[in-house]
Amino acid sequence: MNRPSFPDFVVADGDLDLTKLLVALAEGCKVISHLVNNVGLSDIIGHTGSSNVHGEDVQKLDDLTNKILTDYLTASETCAGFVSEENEHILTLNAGGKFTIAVDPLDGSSNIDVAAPIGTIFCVHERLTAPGGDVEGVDFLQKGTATRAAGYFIYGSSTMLIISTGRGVNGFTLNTADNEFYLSHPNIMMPEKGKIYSINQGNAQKYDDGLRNFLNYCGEVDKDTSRPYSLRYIGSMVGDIHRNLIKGGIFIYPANKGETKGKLRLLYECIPMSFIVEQAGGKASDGKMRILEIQPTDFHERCAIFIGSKNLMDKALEFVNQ
Ligand code: P6P
Repeated sequence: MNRPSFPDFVVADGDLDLTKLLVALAEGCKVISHLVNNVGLSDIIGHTGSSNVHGEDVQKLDDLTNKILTDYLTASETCAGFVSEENEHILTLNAGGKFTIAVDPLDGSSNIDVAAPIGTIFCVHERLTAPGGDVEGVDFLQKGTATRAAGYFIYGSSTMLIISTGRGVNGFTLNTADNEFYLSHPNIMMPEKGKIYSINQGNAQKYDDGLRNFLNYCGEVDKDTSRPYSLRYIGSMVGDIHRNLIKGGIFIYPANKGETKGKLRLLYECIPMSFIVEQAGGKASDGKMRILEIQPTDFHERCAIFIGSKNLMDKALEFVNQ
């Protein structure tokens, strides 16, 4: 294959400890990719019968992918701490490690049994406490502007790794012939003008008037602005945002009327996806402020999110802040 492999490419980034962590993460997600692609032939489809810290049904694959990630990241010896949608509390993996990671092990897992795209979302920070002891809350409750690396693995028509370490966004595709990730999408830039909007329109009655006015705007006929835009929503944040990253568009999961928080989690969904989109030239906001500027106060806190191409973001925020 005459393309750089992921390990070759990320070693060039310079930080050997970070490279070890990211390579270990990629190895674990290769195992997850194989499990997802064969889920219908195994007994790991369906629910565990338990619910997570958010009261949501836990799929068997949610539990298994979480375990795979902790095993591989522990083996990296550089990942000190782990916080996950599937764990109520933070975990210390390697007390001597430099980094902490926040993960959604299998975002969109309700799509597992319908073969729709799902993904693993990750966000890496440097720990603030001295290596040697257990990690503490402060090691995880850091703003997105301090992110060292973030991205996602998408298990779709192909398995891809989309990653940024703060110097642009690169995409790697898993070659099924040799089970290696190779650079397939160098320096991804999100189209400035998008024509796709992604939102659960079924909840429209619960939205504030400003957002409803934006949705009406998207549906109006206007040749100069290529409207009506297309509504694309598959109920998988990774799938919806990845499509919009490549084709242009906006994804919105708002707070309902009278509420301030949405459904999606700040640490391991909104911050990493916002880091990627901003590095690719897009924008991400909770409706009032940059997602990456929000100071997290709880490991599992939620936030509203508007994320996407500049033209749609500017127009959406204009409507919602009228
Ligand atoms: P709704 C999947 O459960 C998820 O966390 C995201 O991946 C997705 O964007 C969202 O929830 C879908 O939520 O309420 O529209 O079904």
